[in-house]
This record gives sequence, C-alpha cells and structure tokens, in this order.
Amino acid sequence: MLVMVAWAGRVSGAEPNYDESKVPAYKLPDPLICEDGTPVRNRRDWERRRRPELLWLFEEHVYGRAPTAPPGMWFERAGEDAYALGGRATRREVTLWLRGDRGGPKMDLLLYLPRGRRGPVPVFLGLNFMGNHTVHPDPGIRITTAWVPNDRAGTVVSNRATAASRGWAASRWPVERILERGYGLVTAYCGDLEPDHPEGWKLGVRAALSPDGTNHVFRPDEWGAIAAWAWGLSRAMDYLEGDRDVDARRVVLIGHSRLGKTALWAGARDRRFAIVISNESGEGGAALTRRRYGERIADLNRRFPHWFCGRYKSYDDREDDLPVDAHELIALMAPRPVYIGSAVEDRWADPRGEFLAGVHAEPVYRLYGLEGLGVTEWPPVGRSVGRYIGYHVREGRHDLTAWDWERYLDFADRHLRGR
Ligand code: GTR
Repeated sequence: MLVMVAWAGRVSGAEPNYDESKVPAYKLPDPLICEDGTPVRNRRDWERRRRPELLWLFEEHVYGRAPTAPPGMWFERAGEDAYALGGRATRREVTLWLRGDRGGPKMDLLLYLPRGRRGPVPVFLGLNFMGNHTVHPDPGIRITTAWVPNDRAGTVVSNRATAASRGWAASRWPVERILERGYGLVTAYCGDLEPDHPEGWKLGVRAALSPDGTNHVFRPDEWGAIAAWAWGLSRAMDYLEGDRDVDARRVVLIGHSRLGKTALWAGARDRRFAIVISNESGEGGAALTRRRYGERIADLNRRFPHWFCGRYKSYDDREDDLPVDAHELIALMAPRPVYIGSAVEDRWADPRGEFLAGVHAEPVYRLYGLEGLGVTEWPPVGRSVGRYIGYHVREGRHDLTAWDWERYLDFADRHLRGR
C-alpha cells in the first residue's frame, strides 16, 4: 500500500496545491542582476559574467557538476539498413563506447534518416524511457540489453527487455511523420547512462567514470541522474558532429517530463544544440519553483532522490532560498529558440508556472534584440504562441502527443528552414 501511495503522488506532507489563489506571493531572482549586485546591461555582460554564473549556480544547487568528455570515447557502427520502414528511411545504430574500453559504459544510438535526402539533414534528438526498441515496432531495432523498468511478457516481470515491449512508446515518437517533414530522429535509452532508480547510478556512468566506482560517496555538488543523462546527450552530439548524413548545426533537442528537465539542462550547458524543447518538464524543469503549485522540490527529493545533486535536498520547503528559478534555466538557451509545451490536465507539472518561466526569461532574449513569447497572458488551450520562446498548453493529460509534435516541427521549420 505504501508503495502505491508513493507512486501516486506525495509520500507525506501537505496536499499539493492546485488552487491558483493559494499561490503565495513570491519574488523571482533577476536574471539581469549578478550575485554581487552588478546589473547586466548588454549581451557582453550576460555572456561573460551572468551566464557562467547562472550555470555555476544551477550546477552547485540543482543538477550537480558533470565531468568533461572522457578522452578515449569511440563510436562503432552496429547496424544499418538503407531500406527501413518500407523504404522510407535509413535506420542506423551506433554504439558509443563512453570510456573507450568495451568493459566500460556504452550508449546505443538509434538514427532514422529520411530516404531521398540530399545532403545532411536536421534532426530531433531525444532520450527515451524504456529502450530504443520501444520507439517504433520496427523489428530491426536491437532490443536494449541494459536494465529496464519492469518489462512484462505474459506473467513474467523482469528487468531485461524482451520483444514484447517493441513499439510500446510509439505514440510518443511519430517517426514516419518526422521523416516526412524532412527531419531525422536520433534517440537513445536514458538507462544506458543510468537506470532510473536510486541505486541505478551503480550501473551507470556516475560509477563507471569515478575512480572509486560503486564505492563513490557523492559530494553535495556532484552530478545526479539528470546531469548524467544530460551529459549523455552531449556525447550523442559529439557523435553527430562526425556523421556526414546529419547537419550538426541543426540538432533540435527534445525531452518529455523528467527527460524534459534533462533536455533543458543539456541545452543550457551545451550550446551546440540549435533548439531546445521541453515537453511538460514541470518542477525541476520549466516550472517556476517559487509558485509551489503542484509538484514541489520536497516531492522530487523524496520520490526521486537520485535525480538532483545532494545540495538540492536542502531546499525542501525552502523554495525562496534557492538562488535560481526556472526562468533562468530557460534564459540560458538565449539566443537559441526554446519551446515549452504544457498540458492542461497536467497540473502536477504546473502548466501556468511553465508559461511564466517563459515570460520571465524574455529580458535575456531582448538583450539579443529578439522577441521571446510576445504575450504576457496565458494563451487559450490549443494555441501555440511565441517567436524565440514558443509555448502552448494543449488539451489532455501528461504525455507527448502527435499534436505536440506538429507544433514542435512547425517551430523547427520556422527557425531552421525559414518557413
Ligand atoms: C513524475 C515526477 C515529475 C515528472 C514525471 C515524469 O512522477 O513527479 O517530476 O518528471 O514523473 O518524468 O514522468
């Protein structure tokens, strides 16, 4: 029973607030004022002083610090089919040996590239929750050999994936549509970097890249799972820069929910990503934490103690003391376009708080002479708004849907193809 309650919502403490009138008065940190009180007057001040300072604050207090790329990393082509999906695509599978040795951690990338492409194509890159073979029923995708959350084949429950889970997450990955619109899709399983449970780090890069391995004791500012997954996205980018069929200057990073938090953090740290899309990333992602609406820091720390750095635990019920908030995470994408997608029934993720983070990130886009959202009123359900900061709140529940994808494809078209 306890376990069921744990997964259904808060483990203890107060009920989540879903009443807008009970959102407390709050004061957001100013993205244009440095910690020592110096104002940010122009792009140069932002780039030289405030941006690095904010990155440092997010590392120190929220996600934790990740190491640089290991020197020995190499890539191995693991599979290729130029006539995949009934001739619509090239399916390519590539293994990234992250530490250089075959005994070390690896990440399997799955690429679908449109057939009939002329030259390198822009791609969407996103981590998946359950293994590459879950994004499409295509029987040619190799089944992950990494730890997975329960894969139920009949009555057998195990942490080894089987063919039964092929295509499980296909509704979130409209591969044919993405290809038809002229983009490739690149995905990898987050569990290759770190299985998503509190002991998962022992099987992932956080142990494998540490000199003391699974005996490692984390300092309060060292990386959590989200930082490890984000680090993996940068390693995927390292590979993409050398793939001649991919235009590495046009990589759109996308993530849903916990992997939306991950996409934002990866996009903030690594400016090689051209566009960043957060789909319903919520608390610890795009939602303003100071609103204390829906999920709160204490919920994240109780239910997912492995996601953030150790110091983040000291902010349970102390949202106002956190030196940063979500609008500054969004602002770290500037001047690159960023899109925030919400769903109206996804109150746990605070859809309005996600919108407001976009609103309060705008002053940084203005330093570059760019229009962000262009609106201050929360737009009606089902309408996409914004220039360099895109936003929508759609009908329905917490999910990544075909409707969301159409908005993201349109946004990418506008910025990457001048449409
Ligand atoms: C929820 C968690 C959210 C969100 C979501 C998800 O249980 O509270 O922060 O990340 O999981 O990733 O699906």
